[in-house]
Amino acid sequence: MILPILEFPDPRLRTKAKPVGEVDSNIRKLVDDMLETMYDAQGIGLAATQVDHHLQLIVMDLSDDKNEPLVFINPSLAPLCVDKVPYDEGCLSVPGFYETVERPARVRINALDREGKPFELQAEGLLAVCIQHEMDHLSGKLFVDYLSSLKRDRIKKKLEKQHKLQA
Ligand code: QAP
Ligand code: CO
Repeated sequence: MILPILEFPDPRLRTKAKPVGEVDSNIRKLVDDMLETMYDAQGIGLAATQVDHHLQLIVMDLSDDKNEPLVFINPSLAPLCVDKVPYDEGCLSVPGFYETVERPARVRINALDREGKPFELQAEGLLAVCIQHEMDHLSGKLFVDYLSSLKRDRIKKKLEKQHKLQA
């Protein structure tokens, strides 16, 4: 089932996600719906916050053939270096806008998989950028928060105008 994606500046995107209690069939259904929603929208990552479910749950797929789904439940993250790298980021909740954001180049992630089994991963490159971007969503943060208020306000006004035209 494809879920509606919240768009900036929807205040629900500012909600802090709660940890998943048990990885049961309801959670697995949400994971599957999020993957379907992400693939349908041509995204590489989606956090539960973006589909108005306020649980610590992220899906991603960075593969060319879109056949390598990644699931992160209750993820925690530690930077592995102080150097930051710039990357041109976008977001399914900020459609049509891409801006450069700097983040730690290497991170370690601990999370549960789709079966509720713990795993650890060290990431760099796009994987590191994407997981940090998605984990920000779980704490109510968006990539536009790293931009100047001038840039953020311009994006906000353009999206609000589009939302009015759509309504
Ligand atoms: C986060 O973003 C990300 O504006 C995932 O019109 C993006 O999947 C992390 C998308 C880039 C690191 C680098 C955006 C699709 C998808 C749009 C996405 C759009 C259509 C964004
Ligand atoms: Co995003």
